[in-house]
Amino acid sequence: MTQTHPMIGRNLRIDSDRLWQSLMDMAKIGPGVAGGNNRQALTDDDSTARHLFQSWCEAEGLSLNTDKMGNMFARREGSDASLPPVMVGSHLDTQPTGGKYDGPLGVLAALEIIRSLNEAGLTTRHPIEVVNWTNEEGCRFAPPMMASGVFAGVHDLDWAYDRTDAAGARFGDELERIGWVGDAAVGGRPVAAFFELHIEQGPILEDSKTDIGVVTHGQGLNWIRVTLTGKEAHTGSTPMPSRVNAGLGMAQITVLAHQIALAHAPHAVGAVGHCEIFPNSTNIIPGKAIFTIDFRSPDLAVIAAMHDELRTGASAIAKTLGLGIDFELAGAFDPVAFDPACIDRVRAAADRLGYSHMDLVSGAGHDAFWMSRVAPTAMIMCPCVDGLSHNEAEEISQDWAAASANVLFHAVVETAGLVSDD
Ligand code: HGY
Ligand code: MN
Ligand code: MN
Repeated sequence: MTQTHPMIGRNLRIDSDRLWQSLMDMAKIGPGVAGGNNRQALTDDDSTARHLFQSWCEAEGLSLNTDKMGNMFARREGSDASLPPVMVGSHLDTQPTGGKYDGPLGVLAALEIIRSLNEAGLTTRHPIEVVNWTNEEGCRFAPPMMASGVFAGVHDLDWAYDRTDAAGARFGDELERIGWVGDAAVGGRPVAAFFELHIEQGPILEDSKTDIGVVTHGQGLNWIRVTLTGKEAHTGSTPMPSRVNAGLGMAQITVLAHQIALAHAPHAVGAVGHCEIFPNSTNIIPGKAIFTIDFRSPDLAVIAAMHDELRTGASAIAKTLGLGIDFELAGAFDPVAFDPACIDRVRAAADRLGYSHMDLVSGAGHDAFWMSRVAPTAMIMCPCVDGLSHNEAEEISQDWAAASANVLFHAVVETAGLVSDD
């Protein structure tokens, strides 16, 4: 007779060296120029990483299911197939100058849980699915967390397929080109719970010498893409008063965005990370500028206020400079509160394993944000060196990876339930 055994699992640990080796092997795919990674969504390197992940999953006896957004679900059956899966994962795509751990830590720690369960010969009641979400970063194809957003019913599949990158390539065409369009419908199926392990990407855990971040909430975001239209003209012979300079407008609105974020201190943040200027020639006054403001806050009202202030201030700047201006909401998600029961399991696991821990609000967005709409969801964070991320110098310690993966292990197994043959 099988039953959920309350005590087995207390001494479960992952294999730290095996997890670290997988991280290092994955980091070899899509190398950056300074020790990190450039493995952007739907590139050939993304596909190579997917094939490596698939081979590791199949070596563990997992069955791989890929959906129409390329999301990969590697499934380990439980004792009761009628139960919905406990999902655990993150993303393998990176920023153009990304680190080795932003995303892969969450996917490969989840795979390490499977490897450890297989090694221990343990069975869970619920199936477990290890997930690689397509295009979490959103740097090539905006918005971020695009494919988990389709899974959670936030975005429509066809809308997602029509997103284009800076070169005009369509998401759907690129997914087809790399051969990762799956047959499975995107979402619309029951999920018992979702857990995501991620590096903090900020300094709080390291500065406080805390092992584990118990993520209770995540801040919200608005990406406002601004297009300024001026007039190309000779930088030498055109009198200053008659210039219609889109580059000048971009510079002034960039400063405005920074000032708006500061005005909503201490929690709001804002920056312009993406900007394109045309024709981008030294001796031509820019006739066009396209740039994106990234505003974030834990408070939705503050995000809305910053958005409105930006539109008002930027329109005034454009008017003064004689520029045309167009605004597009290129990405948005509300602040999120994670599931209290899942959070408690994370906290209890950290206590049981003897790790120091603190509650955190995630500054960065994650697939867990959208998953919290369709399943009880929680996140675990580990420190990163100098709080640095979205930088090729991103670094964590092997001990931080192991500790956070052990907490993930216990939270997932407790949720999935372990059975023992009596
Ligand atoms: O932008 C974010 O917060 C995430 O890194 N995609
Ligand atoms: Mn990430
Ligand atoms: Mn990221």
